[in-house]
Amino acid sequence: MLTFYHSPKSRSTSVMVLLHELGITDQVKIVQVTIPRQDGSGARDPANPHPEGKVPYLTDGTDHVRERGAIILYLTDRFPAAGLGRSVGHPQRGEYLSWLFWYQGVFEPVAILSWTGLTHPAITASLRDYDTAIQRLDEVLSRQPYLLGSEFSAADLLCSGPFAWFGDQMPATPAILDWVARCQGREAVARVGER
Ligand SMILES: N[C@@H](CCC(=O)N[C@@H](CS)C(=O)NCC(=O)O)C(=O)O
Repeated sequence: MLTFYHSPKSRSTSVMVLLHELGITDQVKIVQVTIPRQDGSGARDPANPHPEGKVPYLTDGTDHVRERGAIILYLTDRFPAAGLGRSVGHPQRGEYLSWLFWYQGVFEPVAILSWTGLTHPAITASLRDYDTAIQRLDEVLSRQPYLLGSEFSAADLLCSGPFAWFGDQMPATPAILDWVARCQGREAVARVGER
């Protein structure tokens, strides 16, 4: 059975929302664990098998998945009926994978670096910068409501997350803010109710 290790009000909340979006909360064992928080509260939970005690973490029998993008891909491949992913052979499979990997490999690192004020020519050469990342989102969301077109997908869920959590600390364009509001207005977000 799938087991999902979750800590409320953390990065694992987006995976919890996905479980609701996919309608599979009854097919996944949800284990709530503690994590060390940046305000000094909390602590690593021995019940969490993630090698660094982080969330989200997903196990599937003897297999395991870490990193949100990978967990989201794993779940949308495994439960394709909800139409939130793009299966192998789908004409948008590449676009879907690109947004998930761009989020993990570029957007979140760039957003953290921008927030901390850290810059270095090697960072800019490989990741570009926050404004460039915002341009990538804005050029798509100015012409369509969601990253893959007219329908919400799990790529929207992942990529809109930081804007929802950090609000004004994540400067964005009107098209991006409208998209974040659309993503936040979904029933699954209200059901999880952690934001
Ligand atoms: N890159 C990972 C980051 C996971 C992560 O850092 N999660 C935080 C919660 S928001 C955590 O578990 N922190 C506890 C710790 O660092 O020990 C992902 O996107 O899944």
